[in-house]
Amino acid sequence: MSGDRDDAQRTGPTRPPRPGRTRTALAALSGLIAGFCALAVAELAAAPVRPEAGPVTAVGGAVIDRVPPVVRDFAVRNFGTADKPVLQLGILILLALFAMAIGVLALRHRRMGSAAVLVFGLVGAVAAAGRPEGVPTDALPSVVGAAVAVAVLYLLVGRLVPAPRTPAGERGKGADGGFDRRGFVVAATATAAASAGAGLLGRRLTSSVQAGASASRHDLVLPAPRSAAPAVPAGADLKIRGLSPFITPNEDFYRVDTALVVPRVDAAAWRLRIHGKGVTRPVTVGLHDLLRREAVERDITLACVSNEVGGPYVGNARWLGVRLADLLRDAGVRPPSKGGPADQIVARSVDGMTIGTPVEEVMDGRDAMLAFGMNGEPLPFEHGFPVRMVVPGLYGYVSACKWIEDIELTTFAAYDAYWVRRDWAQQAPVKTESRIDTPRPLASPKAGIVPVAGVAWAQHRGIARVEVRVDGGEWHMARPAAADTRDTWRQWVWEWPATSGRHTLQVRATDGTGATQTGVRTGTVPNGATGWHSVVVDVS
Ligand SMILES: Nc1nc2c(c(=O)[nH]1)N[C@H]1C(S)=C(S)[C@@H](COP(=O)(O)O)O[C@H]1N2
Ligand SMILES: [Mo]
Repeated sequence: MSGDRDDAQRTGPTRPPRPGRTRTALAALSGLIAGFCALAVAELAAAPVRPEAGPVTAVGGAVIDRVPPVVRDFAVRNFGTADKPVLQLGILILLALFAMAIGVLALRHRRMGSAAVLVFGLVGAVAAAGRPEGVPTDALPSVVGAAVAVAVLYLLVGRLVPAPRTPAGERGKGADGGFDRRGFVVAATATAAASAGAGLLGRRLTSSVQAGASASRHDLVLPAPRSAAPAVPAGADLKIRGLSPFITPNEDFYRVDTALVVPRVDAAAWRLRIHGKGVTRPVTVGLHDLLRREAVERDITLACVSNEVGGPYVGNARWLGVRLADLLRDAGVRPPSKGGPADQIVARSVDGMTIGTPVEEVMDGRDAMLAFGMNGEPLPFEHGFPVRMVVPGLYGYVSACKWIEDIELTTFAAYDAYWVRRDWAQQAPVKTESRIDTPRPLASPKAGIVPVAGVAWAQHRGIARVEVRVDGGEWHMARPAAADTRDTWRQWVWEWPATSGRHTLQVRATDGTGATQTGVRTGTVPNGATGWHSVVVDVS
Protein backbone atom coordinates (compact mmCIF):
# COMPACT_ATOMS: atom_id res chain seq x y z
CA MET A 1 0.00 0.00 0.00
CA SER A 2 1.16 3.45 -0.73
CA GLY A 3 0.81 5.45 2.44
CA ASP A 4 1.37 8.65 0.57
CA ARG A 5 -1.83 8.25 -1.39
CA ASP A 6 -3.90 6.76 1.38
CA ASP A 7 -3.57 9.75 3.58
CA ALA A 8 -6.39 11.74 2.14
CA GLN A 9 -8.83 8.84 2.21
CA ARG A 10 -8.15 7.91 5.83
CA THR A 11 -8.42 11.42 7.08
CA GLY A 12 -11.54 11.80 9.11
CA PRO A 13 -12.85 14.53 11.31
CA THR A 14 -12.12 12.63 14.55
CA ARG A 15 -8.74 11.03 13.79
CA PRO A 16 -5.55 12.90 13.17
CA PRO A 17 -4.27 12.26 9.66
CA ARG A 18 -2.19 9.10 9.38
CA PRO A 19 1.16 10.22 8.02
CA GLY A 20 2.38 8.72 4.76
CA ARG A 21 5.67 6.97 4.26
CA THR A 22 7.51 9.98 2.98
CA ARG A 23 6.43 12.09 5.90
CA THR A 24 7.20 9.30 8.37
CA ALA A 25 10.71 8.99 6.94
CA LEU A 26 11.18 12.74 7.05
CA ALA A 27 9.90 12.80 10.62
CA ALA A 28 12.51 10.18 11.53
CA LEU A 29 15.10 12.34 9.81
CA SER A 30 13.85 15.33 11.80
CA GLY A 31 14.34 13.34 14.98
CA LEU A 32 17.88 12.46 13.91
CA ILE A 33 18.69 16.08 13.15
CA ALA A 34 17.18 17.21 16.46
CA GLY A 35 19.24 14.55 18.27
CA PHE A 36 22.41 15.56 16.46
CA CYS A 37 21.65 19.18 17.30
CA ALA A 38 21.12 18.29 20.98
CA LEU A 39 24.51 16.56 21.20
CA ALA A 40 26.32 19.31 19.30
CA VAL A 41 24.82 22.08 21.41
CA ALA A 42 25.49 20.13 24.61
CA GLU A 43 29.13 19.53 23.64
CA LEU A 44 29.47 23.22 22.80
CA ALA A 45 27.97 24.20 26.16
CA ALA A 46 30.26 21.76 27.98
CA ALA A 47 33.45 22.65 26.12
CA PRO A 48 34.56 25.81 27.90
CA VAL A 49 33.75 24.43 31.35
CA ARG A 50 34.11 20.67 31.50
CA PRO A 51 34.22 18.53 28.34
CA GLU A 52 33.48 15.52 30.59
CA ALA A 53 30.00 16.95 31.23
CA GLY A 54 28.96 16.33 27.60
CA PRO A 55 26.05 13.87 27.54
CA VAL A 56 27.72 11.00 25.64
CA THR A 57 30.77 11.05 27.91
CA ALA A 58 28.56 11.43 30.98
CA VAL A 59 26.24 8.57 30.09
CA GLY A 60 29.23 6.42 29.11
CA GLY A 61 30.89 7.22 32.42
CA ALA A 62 27.72 6.43 34.32
CA VAL A 63 27.55 3.08 32.52
CA ILE A 64 31.19 2.37 33.43
CA ASP A 65 30.47 3.25 37.06
CA ARG A 66 27.62 0.75 37.17
CA VAL A 67 28.67 -2.28 35.12
CA PRO A 68 29.28 -5.37 37.23
CA PRO A 69 32.92 -6.57 37.33
CA VAL A 70 32.20 -9.52 35.01
CA VAL A 71 30.93 -7.20 32.26
CA ARG A 72 33.90 -4.90 32.73
CA ASP A 73 36.23 -7.87 32.52
CA PHE A 74 34.44 -9.06 29.39
CA ALA A 75 34.74 -5.63 27.77
CA VAL A 76 38.40 -5.26 28.67
CA ARG A 77 39.15 -8.77 27.44
CA ASN A 78 37.30 -8.45 24.13
CA PHE A 79 37.88 -4.84 23.22
CA GLY A 80 41.03 -4.09 25.22
CA THR A 81 41.77 -0.39 25.20
CA ALA A 82 39.10 -0.01 22.48
CA ASP A 83 36.47 -0.74 25.15
CA LYS A 84 35.73 2.96 25.50
CA PRO A 85 35.22 3.82 21.80
CA VAL A 86 33.04 0.70 21.51
CA LEU A 87 30.93 1.88 24.44
CA GLN A 88 30.55 5.37 22.99
CA LEU A 89 29.65 4.04 19.57
CA GLY A 90 27.02 1.83 21.20
CA ILE A 91 25.52 4.81 22.99
CA LEU A 92 25.44 6.84 19.76
CA ILE A 93 23.70 4.06 17.82
CA LEU A 94 21.08 3.67 20.55
CA LEU A 95 20.55 7.42 20.66
CA ALA A 96 20.11 7.58 16.87
CA LEU A 97 17.44 4.87 16.98
CA PHE A 98 15.57 6.63 19.77
CA ALA A 99 15.88 10.00 18.02
CA MET A 100 14.25 8.60 14.87
CA ALA A 101 11.44 7.06 16.91
CA ILE A 102 10.91 10.38 18.70
CA GLY A 103 10.72 12.18 15.36
CA VAL A 104 7.97 9.82 14.18
CA LEU A 105 6.15 10.19 17.49
CA ALA A 106 6.34 13.99 17.25
CA LEU A 107 4.66 13.95 13.86
CA ARG A 108 1.45 12.72 15.46
CA HIS A 109 1.86 13.95 19.04
CA ARG A 110 4.04 17.01 19.11
CA ARG A 111 3.82 17.29 22.92
CA MET A 112 4.81 13.69 23.53
CA GLY A 113 7.73 14.00 21.14
CA SER A 114 8.97 17.04 23.02
CA ALA A 115 8.46 15.30 26.34
CA ALA A 116 10.54 12.34 25.11
CA VAL A 117 13.38 14.65 24.10
CA LEU A 118 13.30 16.23 27.53
CA VAL A 119 13.41 12.79 29.18
CA PHE A 120 16.62 12.07 27.26
CA GLY A 121 18.00 15.43 28.29
CA LEU A 122 17.21 14.53 31.87
CA VAL A 123 19.04 11.19 31.57
CA GLY A 124 22.12 13.04 30.32
CA ALA A 125 21.80 15.65 33.07
CA VAL A 126 21.43 13.11 35.87
CA ALA A 127 24.30 11.02 34.48
CA ALA A 128 26.60 14.04 34.26
CA ALA A 129 25.82 15.50 37.66
CA GLY A 130 25.85 12.06 39.26
CA ARG A 131 29.39 11.10 38.21
CA PRO A 132 31.79 10.75 41.14
CA GLU A 133 33.43 14.06 40.25
CA GLY A 134 30.17 15.58 38.99
CA VAL A 135 29.01 19.02 40.06
CA PRO A 136 25.40 20.28 39.71
CA THR A 137 26.31 22.56 36.80
CA ASP A 138 27.36 19.47 34.80
CA ALA A 139 23.63 18.96 34.20
CA LEU A 140 23.41 22.17 32.18
CA PRO A 141 24.84 21.03 28.82
CA SER A 142 22.31 18.19 28.56
CA VAL A 143 19.42 20.46 29.56
CA VAL A 144 20.40 23.18 27.08
CA GLY A 145 20.92 20.57 24.34
CA ALA A 146 17.49 19.06 24.98
CA ALA A 147 15.76 22.46 24.99
CA VAL A 148 17.30 23.38 21.64
CA ALA A 149 16.38 19.94 20.28
CA VAL A 150 12.73 20.48 21.22
CA ALA A 151 12.74 23.73 19.24
CA VAL A 152 14.36 22.04 16.25
CA LEU A 153 11.88 19.18 16.39
CA TYR A 154 8.95 21.62 16.46
CA LEU A 155 10.40 23.58 13.59
CA LEU A 156 11.07 20.56 11.36
CA VAL A 157 8.03 18.45 12.17
CA GLY A 158 5.92 21.60 11.82
CA ARG A 159 6.97 21.69 8.17
CA LEU A 160 5.61 18.16 7.68
CA VAL A 161 2.09 19.03 8.76
CA PRO A 162 -0.34 19.48 5.88
CA ALA A 163 -1.17 23.01 4.86
CA PRO A 164 -4.67 24.07 5.97
CA ARG A 165 -7.41 22.77 3.70
CA THR A 166 -9.33 25.03 1.43
CA PRO A 167 -13.06 25.23 2.17
CA ALA A 168 -13.67 22.80 -0.65
CA GLY A 169 -11.55 20.20 1.10
CA GLU A 170 -8.80 20.21 -1.50
CA ARG A 171 -5.24 19.68 -0.54
CA GLY A 172 -2.84 22.54 -0.86
CA LYS A 173 0.14 20.97 -2.57
CA GLY A 174 1.51 17.56 -3.44
CA ALA A 175 0.18 14.09 -2.84
CA ASP A 176 1.50 13.56 0.69
CA GLY A 177 -0.82 15.65 2.73
CA GLY A 178 0.41 18.71 0.94
CA PHE A 179 3.18 19.66 3.34
CA ASP A 180 5.72 22.32 2.57
CA ARG A 181 8.56 20.29 1.01
CA ARG A 182 10.74 23.22 0.17
CA GLY A 183 10.29 24.68 3.62
CA PHE A 184 11.26 21.35 5.18
CA VAL A 185 14.39 20.92 3.08
CA VAL A 186 15.53 24.45 3.85
CA ALA A 187 14.86 24.13 7.59
CA ALA A 188 16.44 20.65 7.81
CA THR A 189 19.56 21.72 5.93
CA ALA A 190 19.91 24.87 7.97
CA THR A 191 19.54 23.17 11.36
CA ALA A 192 21.84 20.31 10.39
CA ALA A 193 24.47 22.78 9.23
CA ALA A 194 24.08 24.92 12.33
CA SER A 195 24.44 21.82 14.52
CA ALA A 196 27.60 20.75 12.70
CA GLY A 197 28.94 24.26 13.20
CA ALA A 198 28.12 24.17 16.91
CA GLY A 199 29.82 20.79 17.23
CA LEU A 200 32.96 21.97 15.44
CA LEU A 201 33.08 25.11 17.54
CA GLY A 202 32.78 22.93 20.65
CA ARG A 203 35.74 20.84 19.48
CA ARG A 204 37.77 23.99 18.86
CA LEU A 205 36.96 25.39 22.28
CA THR A 206 37.86 22.13 23.99
CA SER A 207 41.20 21.94 22.27
CA SER A 208 42.05 25.57 23.01
CA VAL A 209 41.18 25.02 26.68
CA GLN A 210 43.45 21.96 26.57
CA ALA A 211 46.25 23.77 24.80
CA GLY A 212 47.36 25.21 28.15
CA ALA A 213 47.73 21.72 29.58
CA SER A 214 49.73 20.50 26.56
CA ALA A 215 52.02 23.52 26.77
CA SER A 216 52.54 23.00 30.50
CA ARG A 217 53.61 19.43 29.82
CA HIS A 218 55.82 20.42 26.93
CA ASP A 219 57.54 23.09 29.02
CA LEU A 220 58.09 20.92 32.08
CA VAL A 221 61.78 20.36 32.75
CA LEU A 222 62.32 17.29 34.89
CA PRO A 223 64.84 17.65 37.71
CA ALA A 224 67.89 15.41 37.83
CA PRO A 225 67.34 12.69 40.43
CA ARG A 226 69.15 13.18 43.72
CA SER A 227 68.62 9.52 44.34
CA ALA A 228 69.12 7.81 40.99
CA ALA A 229 67.69 4.39 40.20
CA PRO A 230 70.17 1.60 40.90
CA ALA A 231 71.95 0.74 37.65
CA VAL A 232 70.12 -2.00 35.78
CA PRO A 233 72.52 -4.97 35.57
CA ALA A 234 73.74 -5.65 32.05
CA GLY A 235 72.06 -9.03 31.89
CA ALA A 236 68.60 -7.85 33.02
CA ASP A 237 67.37 -7.67 29.43
CA LEU A 238 67.88 -10.97 27.62
CA LYS A 239 66.91 -9.35 24.32
CA ILE A 240 65.20 -12.44 23.02
CA ARG A 241 62.88 -11.98 20.05
CA GLY A 242 59.26 -11.95 21.23
CA LEU A 243 60.19 -11.31 24.87
CA SER A 244 58.86 -8.11 26.52
CA PRO A 245 61.68 -5.57 26.88
CA PHE A 246 62.87 -5.01 30.46
CA ILE A 247 61.68 -1.37 30.37
CA THR A 248 58.26 -0.93 28.76
CA PRO A 249 58.24 2.10 26.43
CA ASN A 250 55.56 4.65 27.36
CA GLU A 251 53.63 4.14 24.14
CA ASP A 252 53.42 0.39 24.82
CA PHE A 253 52.58 0.73 28.51
CA TYR A 254 49.15 -0.70 29.28
CA ARG A 255 46.42 1.72 30.20
CA VAL A 256 43.54 0.88 32.52
CA ASP A 257 41.20 3.57 33.82
CA THR A 258 37.59 4.70 33.79
CA ALA A 259 38.23 7.99 31.94
CA LEU A 260 36.31 8.33 28.64
CA VAL A 261 38.04 11.66 28.15
CA VAL A 262 41.67 11.61 29.26
CA PRO A 263 41.95 14.41 31.83
CA ARG A 264 44.27 17.15 30.62
CA VAL A 265 45.42 19.00 33.68
CA ASP A 266 47.33 22.25 33.39
CA ALA A 267 50.44 21.75 35.52
CA ALA A 268 50.52 25.44 36.47
CA ALA A 269 47.09 25.21 38.05
CA TRP A 270 47.58 21.77 39.60
CA ARG A 271 47.44 21.45 43.40
CA LEU A 272 47.60 18.49 45.74
CA ARG A 273 46.01 18.70 49.16
CA ILE A 274 46.99 16.40 52.03
CA HIS A 275 44.56 16.35 54.95
CA GLY A 276 42.50 14.15 57.27
CA LYS A 277 42.91 11.98 60.36
CA GLY A 278 46.21 12.46 62.12
CA VAL A 279 47.36 15.22 59.79
CA THR A 280 48.67 17.89 62.14
CA ARG A 281 49.89 20.21 59.38
CA PRO A 282 47.57 20.01 56.35
CA VAL A 283 49.41 20.98 53.18
CA THR A 284 48.59 22.04 49.67
CA VAL A 285 51.44 21.75 47.18
CA GLY A 286 51.85 22.73 43.56
CA LEU A 287 54.05 20.99 41.02
CA HIS A 288 56.89 23.44 41.63
CA ASP A 289 56.88 22.60 45.33
CA LEU A 290 57.32 18.95 44.40
CA LEU A 291 60.04 19.69 41.83
CA ARG A 292 62.03 21.50 44.55
CA ARG A 293 62.07 18.44 46.81
CA GLU A 294 64.61 15.64 46.58
CA ALA A 295 63.81 13.78 43.36
CA VAL A 296 64.01 10.00 43.47
CA GLU A 297 64.15 7.74 40.47
CA ARG A 298 63.12 4.07 40.65
CA ASP A 299 62.31 1.19 38.33
CA ILE A 300 58.95 -0.18 39.42
CA THR A 301 56.70 -2.76 37.77
CA LEU A 302 53.03 -1.84 37.79
CA ALA A 303 50.36 -4.51 37.44
CA CYS A 304 46.59 -4.43 37.14
CA VAL A 305 44.34 -6.63 39.26
CA SER A 306 42.21 -7.20 36.13
CA ASN A 307 45.09 -8.95 34.42
CA GLU A 308 44.20 -12.55 33.57
CA VAL A 309 46.90 -15.19 33.91
CA GLY A 310 49.16 -14.56 30.90
CA GLY A 311 47.51 -11.18 30.27
CA PRO A 312 49.03 -7.90 29.06
CA TYR A 313 48.20 -5.50 31.91
CA VAL A 314 51.63 -5.28 33.48
CA GLY A 315 54.54 -3.02 32.62
CA ASN A 316 57.86 -1.84 33.98
CA ALA A 317 58.90 1.81 33.90
CA ARG A 318 61.50 4.15 35.34
CA TRP A 319 59.57 6.59 37.52
CA LEU A 320 60.81 9.98 38.74
CA GLY A 321 59.14 11.74 41.63
CA VAL A 322 59.24 12.36 45.34
CA ARG A 323 58.83 10.01 48.29
CA LEU A 324 55.22 10.09 49.44
CA ALA A 325 56.23 9.04 52.96
CA ASP A 326 58.36 12.20 53.35
CA LEU A 327 55.43 14.43 52.44
CA LEU A 328 53.17 12.56 54.82
CA ARG A 329 55.72 12.85 57.63
CA ASP A 330 55.99 16.59 56.98
CA ALA A 331 52.21 16.76 57.38
CA GLY A 332 52.51 15.06 60.76
CA VAL A 333 51.25 11.64 59.67
CA ARG A 334 52.37 8.55 61.61
CA PRO A 335 51.71 5.00 60.39
CA PRO A 336 49.42 2.79 62.51
CA SER A 337 52.46 0.92 63.87
CA LYS A 338 53.67 4.23 65.36
CA GLY A 339 50.27 5.04 66.84
CA GLY A 340 48.82 6.97 63.90
CA PRO A 341 44.99 7.04 63.81
CA ALA A 342 44.65 6.55 60.02
CA ASP A 343 45.33 3.22 58.29
CA GLN A 344 44.12 4.23 54.83
CA ILE A 345 45.18 6.91 52.37
CA VAL A 346 42.39 7.80 49.97
CA ALA A 347 43.80 9.38 46.84
CA ARG A 348 41.34 11.32 44.67
CA SER A 349 41.88 12.22 41.05
CA VAL A 350 40.55 15.16 39.08
CA ASP A 351 38.07 12.74 37.44
CA GLY A 352 36.67 11.56 40.75
CA MET A 353 38.44 8.21 41.01
CA THR A 354 39.18 7.19 44.59
CA ILE A 355 41.98 4.77 45.40
CA GLY A 356 42.63 3.48 48.91
CA THR A 357 46.17 2.52 49.95
CA PRO A 358 47.40 1.25 53.34
CA VAL A 359 49.35 3.94 55.21
CA GLU A 360 51.58 1.28 56.77
CA GLU A 361 52.89 0.09 53.37
CA VAL A 362 53.37 3.61 52.06
CA MET A 363 55.50 4.49 55.12
CA ASP A 364 57.35 1.21 55.65
CA GLY A 365 60.43 2.32 53.73
CA ARG A 366 59.47 1.07 50.26
CA ASP A 367 59.71 3.53 47.38
CA ALA A 368 56.12 4.77 47.39
CA MET A 369 56.19 7.79 45.11
CA LEU A 370 54.32 10.75 43.82
CA ALA A 371 55.68 10.45 40.29
CA PHE A 372 55.89 13.17 37.66
CA GLY A 373 58.33 11.47 35.29
CA MET A 374 58.01 8.19 33.36
CA ASN A 375 60.90 6.78 31.36
CA GLY A 376 62.67 10.12 31.07
CA GLU A 377 59.72 12.30 30.10
CA PRO A 378 56.90 14.02 31.97
CA LEU A 379 54.06 11.59 32.63
CA PRO A 380 52.00 11.14 29.47
CA PHE A 381 48.44 12.47 29.89
CA GLU A 382 47.15 8.89 29.62
CA HIS A 383 49.34 7.87 32.56
CA GLY A 384 48.38 10.64 34.94
CA PHE A 385 50.04 13.97 34.08
CA PRO A 386 51.06 15.93 36.01
CA VAL A 387 51.36 13.64 39.05
CA ARG A 388 50.36 10.10 39.98
CA MET A 389 51.04 7.67 42.78
CA VAL A 390 53.15 4.54 42.38
CA VAL A 391 53.60 2.05 45.23
CA PRO A 392 55.75 -1.05 44.66
CA GLY A 393 53.99 -4.29 45.53
CA LEU A 394 50.34 -3.22 45.31
CA TYR A 395 47.97 -3.55 42.37
CA GLY A 396 47.24 -0.30 40.54
CA TYR A 397 43.65 0.02 41.75
CA VAL A 398 44.85 0.24 45.37
CA SER A 399 47.92 2.40 44.83
CA ALA A 400 48.52 4.08 41.50
CA CYS A 401 46.08 7.03 41.38
CA LYS A 402 46.58 9.02 38.15
CA TRP A 403 45.76 12.74 37.86
CA ILE A 404 45.87 12.84 41.66
CA GLU A 405 44.67 16.02 43.38
CA ASP A 406 43.79 15.06 46.94
CA ILE A 407 45.12 12.73 49.63
CA GLU A 408 42.91 12.11 52.61
CA LEU A 409 44.04 10.17 55.66
CA THR A 410 41.21 7.99 56.94
CA THR A 411 40.52 4.39 57.94
CA PHE A 412 39.52 1.29 55.99
CA ALA A 413 36.56 0.98 58.37
CA ALA A 414 35.33 4.46 57.53
CA TYR A 415 35.69 4.57 53.75
CA ASP A 416 35.40 2.24 50.74
CA ALA A 417 37.14 3.50 47.59
CA TYR A 418 35.67 3.28 44.07
CA TRP A 419 36.58 -0.32 43.19
CA VAL A 420 35.95 -1.60 46.71
CA ARG A 421 32.32 -0.53 46.30
CA ARG A 422 32.32 -2.71 43.19
CA ASP A 423 33.28 -6.08 44.72
CA TRP A 424 37.08 -5.69 44.67
CA ALA A 425 39.14 -6.22 47.82
CA GLN A 426 40.11 -3.31 50.08
CA GLN A 427 43.71 -4.44 50.17
CA ALA A 428 45.49 -6.14 47.32
CA PRO A 429 49.21 -6.92 47.35
CA VAL A 430 50.44 -8.13 43.96
CA LYS A 431 50.39 -11.92 43.58
CA THR A 432 53.43 -13.82 42.32
CA GLU A 433 52.93 -14.23 38.60
CA SER A 434 54.79 -15.41 35.52
CA ARG A 435 54.05 -15.25 31.82
CA ILE A 436 55.38 -17.00 28.72
CA ASP A 437 56.01 -14.37 26.03
CA THR A 438 57.60 -16.65 23.46
CA PRO A 439 56.70 -18.93 21.76
CA ARG A 440 53.24 -17.44 21.19
CA PRO A 441 50.15 -19.63 21.55
CA LEU A 442 49.75 -21.99 18.58
CA ALA A 443 53.15 -21.00 17.17
CA SER A 444 54.88 -23.73 15.19
CA PRO A 445 58.61 -23.62 15.99
CA LYS A 446 60.96 -26.13 14.35
CA ALA A 447 62.04 -29.16 16.38
CA GLY A 448 65.35 -28.60 18.15
CA ILE A 449 66.35 -26.04 20.77
CA VAL A 450 63.52 -23.53 21.19
CA PRO A 451 64.01 -20.68 23.68
CA VAL A 452 60.98 -20.44 25.95
CA ALA A 453 61.11 -17.00 27.57
CA GLY A 454 58.97 -14.58 29.51
CA VAL A 455 58.69 -12.39 32.57
CA ALA A 456 57.87 -13.05 36.21
CA TRP A 457 56.92 -10.57 38.90
CA ALA A 458 56.30 -10.42 42.64
CA GLN A 459 56.88 -6.76 43.39
CA HIS A 460 58.60 -5.97 46.68
CA ARG A 461 59.35 -9.65 47.27
CA GLY A 462 61.40 -10.23 44.14
CA ILE A 463 61.66 -13.32 41.95
CA ALA A 464 63.99 -16.09 43.17
CA ARG A 465 63.45 -18.69 40.46
CA VAL A 466 61.31 -19.68 37.52
CA GLU A 467 60.48 -23.17 36.32
CA VAL A 468 59.00 -24.48 33.11
CA ARG A 469 57.44 -27.82 32.28
CA VAL A 470 56.22 -29.51 29.14
CA ASP A 471 53.02 -31.56 28.94
CA GLY A 472 52.67 -31.70 32.72
CA GLY A 473 56.08 -33.40 33.16
CA GLU A 474 59.03 -32.50 35.38
CA TRP A 475 59.67 -28.86 36.25
CA HIS A 476 62.90 -27.53 34.70
CA MET A 477 64.84 -24.59 36.12
CA ALA A 478 64.71 -21.65 33.75
CA ARG A 479 67.66 -19.26 33.63
CA PRO A 480 66.58 -16.00 35.27
CA ALA A 481 67.98 -12.78 33.83
CA ALA A 482 70.12 -10.66 36.15
CA ALA A 483 67.86 -9.25 38.87
CA ASP A 484 67.30 -5.50 38.94
CA THR A 485 65.43 -4.78 42.19
CA ARG A 486 62.75 -6.72 44.02
CA ASP A 487 60.25 -4.11 42.81
CA THR A 488 60.75 -4.97 39.15
CA TRP A 489 59.80 -7.95 37.07
CA ARG A 490 62.47 -10.42 35.99
CA GLN A 491 62.97 -11.99 32.60
CA TRP A 492 63.76 -15.68 32.25
CA VAL A 493 64.54 -18.20 29.51
CA TRP A 494 64.62 -21.97 29.22
CA GLU A 495 66.23 -23.72 26.27
CA TRP A 496 63.68 -26.32 25.32
CA PRO A 497 64.79 -29.40 23.36
CA ALA A 498 61.55 -29.46 21.42
CA THR A 499 60.31 -32.60 19.67
CA SER A 500 57.70 -32.47 16.94
CA GLY A 501 54.02 -32.58 17.83
CA ARG A 502 51.62 -30.58 19.95
CA HIS A 503 52.94 -29.58 23.38
CA THR A 504 51.74 -27.57 26.36
CA LEU A 505 54.26 -25.30 28.06
CA GLN A 506 53.67 -24.08 31.61
CA VAL A 507 55.55 -21.69 33.86
CA ARG A 508 55.64 -20.99 37.58
CA ALA A 509 57.71 -18.59 39.66
CA THR A 510 58.98 -18.60 43.22
CA ASP A 511 59.26 -15.26 44.99
CA GLY A 512 61.95 -13.87 47.29
CA THR A 513 60.21 -15.24 50.38
CA GLY A 514 60.45 -18.77 48.97
CA ALA A 515 56.73 -19.05 48.17
CA THR A 516 55.94 -20.70 44.85
CA GLN A 517 53.16 -19.38 42.64
CA THR A 518 50.01 -21.42 43.11
CA GLY A 519 48.62 -23.50 40.26
CA VAL A 520 45.07 -23.06 41.56
CA ARG A 521 43.13 -21.11 38.93
CA THR A 522 41.06 -18.21 40.24
CA GLY A 523 39.56 -15.23 38.43
CA THR A 524 40.59 -11.61 38.79
CA VAL A 525 37.84 -10.57 41.22
CA PRO A 526 38.30 -9.78 44.11
CA ASN A 527 42.07 -9.50 44.44
CA GLY A 528 43.91 -10.83 41.40
CA ALA A 529 43.98 -13.98 39.26
CA THR A 530 46.10 -17.02 40.13
CA GLY A 531 47.19 -20.08 38.19
CA TRP A 532 49.97 -21.10 35.83
CA HIS A 533 50.20 -19.63 32.37
CA SER A 534 49.96 -22.35 29.71
CA VAL A 535 50.85 -22.05 26.06
CA VAL A 536 50.09 -24.71 23.47
CA VAL A 537 52.46 -24.96 20.50
CA ASP A 538 52.77 -27.20 17.44
CA VAL A 539 56.40 -28.17 16.90
CA SER A 540 57.05 -29.06 13.27
N1 LIG B 1 42.39 8.46 38.16
C1 LIG B 1 42.52 7.15 37.96
N2 LIG B 1 43.65 6.53 38.36
C2 LIG B 1 43.82 5.21 38.17
C3 LIG B 1 42.81 4.44 37.55
C4 LIG B 1 41.62 5.11 37.13
O1 LIG B 1 40.69 4.51 36.59
N3 LIG B 1 41.53 6.46 37.34
N4 LIG B 1 43.00 3.09 37.35
C5 LIG B 1 43.96 2.42 38.22
C6 LIG B 1 44.28 1.09 37.75
S1 LIG B 1 43.06 -0.08 37.92
C7 LIG B 1 45.51 0.74 37.29
S2 LIG B 1 45.92 -0.85 37.00
C8 LIG B 1 46.53 1.78 37.03
C9 LIG B 1 46.97 1.70 35.59
O2 LIG B 1 47.88 2.70 35.32
P1 LIG B 1 48.30 2.96 33.81
O3 LIG B 1 47.03 3.20 33.03
O4 LIG B 1 49.21 4.12 33.80
O5 LIG B 1 48.99 1.71 33.34
O6 LIG B 1 46.04 3.08 37.26
C10 LIG B 1 45.24 3.21 38.40
N5 LIG B 1 44.96 4.61 38.58
MO1 LIG C 1 43.98 -2.03 37.58
